[in-house]
Amino acid sequence: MESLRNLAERLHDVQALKFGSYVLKSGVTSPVYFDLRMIVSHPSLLNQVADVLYQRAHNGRVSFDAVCGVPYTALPIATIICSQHQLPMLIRRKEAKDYGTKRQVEGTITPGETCLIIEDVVTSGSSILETAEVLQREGLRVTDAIVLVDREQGGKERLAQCGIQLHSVFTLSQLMDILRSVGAVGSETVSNVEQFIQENQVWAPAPDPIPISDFPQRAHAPGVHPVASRLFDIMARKETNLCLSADVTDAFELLQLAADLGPSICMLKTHIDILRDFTPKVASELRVLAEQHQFLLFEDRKFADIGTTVKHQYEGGIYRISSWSDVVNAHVVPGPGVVKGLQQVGGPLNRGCLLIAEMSSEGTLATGDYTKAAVQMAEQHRDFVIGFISGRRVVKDPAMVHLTPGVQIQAGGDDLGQQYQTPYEVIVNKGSDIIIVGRGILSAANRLEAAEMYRKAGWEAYLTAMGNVKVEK
Ligand code: S5P
Repeated sequence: MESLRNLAERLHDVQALKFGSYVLKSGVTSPVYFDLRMIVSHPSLLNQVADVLYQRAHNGRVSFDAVCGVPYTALPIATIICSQHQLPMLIRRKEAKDYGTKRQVEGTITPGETCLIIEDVVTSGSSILETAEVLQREGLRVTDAIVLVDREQGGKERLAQCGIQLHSVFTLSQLMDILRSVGAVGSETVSNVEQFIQENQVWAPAPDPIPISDFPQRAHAPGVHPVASRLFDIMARKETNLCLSADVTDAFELLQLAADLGPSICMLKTHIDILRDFTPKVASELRVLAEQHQFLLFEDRKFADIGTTVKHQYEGGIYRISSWSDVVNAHVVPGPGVVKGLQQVGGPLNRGCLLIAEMSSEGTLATGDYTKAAVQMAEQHRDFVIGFISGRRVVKDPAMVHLTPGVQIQAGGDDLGQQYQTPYEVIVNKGSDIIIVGRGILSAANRLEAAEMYRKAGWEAYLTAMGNVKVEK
């Protein structure tokens, strides 16, 4: 206890934890902020942190074969632990790009062995989960994680649901008690932090697990649209819930992608207007490839105008989208007229439409009541709307398809506000059906290998989701 008190005081002294008003990445204002990166400038403190983390594992009787620190803060800590106790270490790469050419985990991997994860601070548990997923994909077992501070916002429960036991040196409340007892903080700060913890539970176990049935059953769900039925059937037969976002600007490259990656996907999403050399022949060749490899074509046109205008945009112009695309999507901002207009063109051709209920981009306005309005609009047009573009499952109805964009093997984003979630997060935790992946595949050195990797990650997540929740008969 004495050594923990001393550690808490030292962390406070070097400002590795600060009190005040801090806007977190999520936009939430927190009365406490941790910056443990800077302890690398204080070698004896760094050693002390490594020591208590190791002791925590030891006292918790955790058994493991190797240690991996969540990058970057926990990397030097894990290094010290491994060096002092002669333990093999693994390093997880954080960079998402070019993963095709780089290994995700450095070090000697022995499948079946158990790897202990080390982390500095846990809020939602996402970083630990991401690291665990990468290790698990390499065949390693992850059963425990050791953390210096558990912010008590739900991360521990979420990790437990995923089979990982979290052991913390301090909970945030314990840390506050210690700091109050040594006079480092006043009672007002302590109660502000308490209130913050109570009001900011980032993840609570769903009281009622989302019931989902498997894809073969959903192909025959009551009221399922023929296009959705065909899609579920393809997904089940090809064991894929991967939609390739084929965002390339060259027609030959697009057709090459469709030919090469066709067997791995259930759907190919186009932005046909970014092609610099579109001709009607491109559309007809895409159709041939879609039949040959059994995937649906989805033109991501995001219609957003009054009914009469979208009718022309869907049917006419140089792209004649309705003539070749099985599925299109629409924003709900114009009101139901946009769906009615599209339906007049697509209905007789037996096409389907997805409504954009949520977006993956930072600061999106498609949230809350807007999302609810999209759901309502879908329910009123079930003979044309087959589902949603959304970050998660928004309706329980098994006939409705949920497609989630903004997916990469590692969470993160780009410099224009795109936000990525992992396949596991999207399918298992958010209950979606299909992952839409663009640059995760397109920027890989070997696109086919990357597509297969995403197909497997998506499909395994689906199987996990099926195992986790009640199956509707
Ligand atoms: O909210 C959205 C909706 C869509 S359809 N966020 C998205 O990113 N998209 C599309 O998905 C986007 O237009 C792009 O074609 C793809 C994501 O590409 P990536 O390279 O970021 O995977």
